[in-house]
Amino acid sequence: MRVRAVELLTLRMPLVTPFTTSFSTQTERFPLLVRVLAETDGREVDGWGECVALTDLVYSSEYLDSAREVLRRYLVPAVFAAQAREAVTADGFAESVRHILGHRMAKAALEMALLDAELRLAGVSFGERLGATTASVPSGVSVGIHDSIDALLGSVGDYLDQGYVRIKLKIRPGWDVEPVRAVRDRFGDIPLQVDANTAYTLADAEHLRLLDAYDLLLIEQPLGEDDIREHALLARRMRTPMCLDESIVSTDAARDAIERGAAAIINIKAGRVGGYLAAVRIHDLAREAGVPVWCGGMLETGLGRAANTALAGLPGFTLPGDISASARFFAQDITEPFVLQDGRIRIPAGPGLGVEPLPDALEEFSQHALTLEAEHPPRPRAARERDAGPS
Ligand code: SMG
Ligand code: MG
Repeated sequence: MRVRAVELLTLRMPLVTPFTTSFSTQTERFPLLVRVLAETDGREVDGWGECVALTDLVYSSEYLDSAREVLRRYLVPAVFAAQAREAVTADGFAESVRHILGHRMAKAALEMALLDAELRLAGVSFGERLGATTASVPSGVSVGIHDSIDALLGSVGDYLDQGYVRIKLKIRPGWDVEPVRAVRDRFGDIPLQVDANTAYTLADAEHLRLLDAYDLLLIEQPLGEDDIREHALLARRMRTPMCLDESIVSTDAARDAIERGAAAIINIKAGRVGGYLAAVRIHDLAREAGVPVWCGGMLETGLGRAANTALAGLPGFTLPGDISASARFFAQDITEPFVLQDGRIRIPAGPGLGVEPLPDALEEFSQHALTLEAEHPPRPRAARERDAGPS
């Protein structure tokens, strides 16, 4: 496959309701899309990727502008340079950008677009390529911090009515035990878990232990991104299974966390670990170690949502993921919307992601666009043959 051009499209999409976590309130999403114009044997396709970086430096050290700049200045040129030597493949991408340090979310977005292009050309779906063994995945929903317990109970009730099979409550100091107790009291024995997004320290261990009374599926990332050792210590002091999100940035980090007893469960986000291919490797190693995994979410549009459903279809994804219907976040998605059916979301079956951006929606939400063209298109075959001299 050859990449003729890459477009970096920044969208601006309103959220249906503000989404508050321990670190911020999001009221809109600025997805960065990567569109790869690829060709092979005279056939052309568009491959689509979505970068999960948030607009500000709150969840990770990558953010929207850094990802766009790294793609523009380093990653896309690296692909153009590499294809002067050999055909571009999604499998070879990570190696071809290994000399560019960090910036996994930016890398993941470009790799996703290359993978999509390659699979569309081959007529193979994301699910088949990644190894999904189901046609649909159970859908969990992440519920933000609310202004009051009553408002929270209203939201949770609505989500349960819609059929979501698992509720995740965002927590932070001052909004933890009380909302968990209220949700348990009102809704009983539902699958329930919490996510602190690094808001605590080991000094909070005694307080966090109070959550043990509520039979949670897991507690997600209570401590800092670098605190593998501290998570292991906290895990020993709590009955609630420890799940890591922010800390798991690579296969090495996952292995380390598992071996040190810091992660009984792992939230896998392809963007955070450098791409869907790395995400599959983490799934494999966790499965080998008997550690359940589930698919995290980053308020993706239908593009990222499609890829996430495919990933979550792998057999080690034994817990419901943060893969909700499009309508959880967006009144209008940029693809055909993902909908909840009996608490599940279908994995698209068509080639590549199996979904495409709707041109009208792209236009409506478009905020910024940049096109990068491959600099040295190969000469037509006839010219090359002439250059080679008479045979
Ligand atoms: O896409 O359903 C979703 C969001 C799930 O809570 C979610 N994501 O830490 O897991 C997490 C957060 C990160 C994004 S918060 C703005
Ligand atoms: Mg999380």
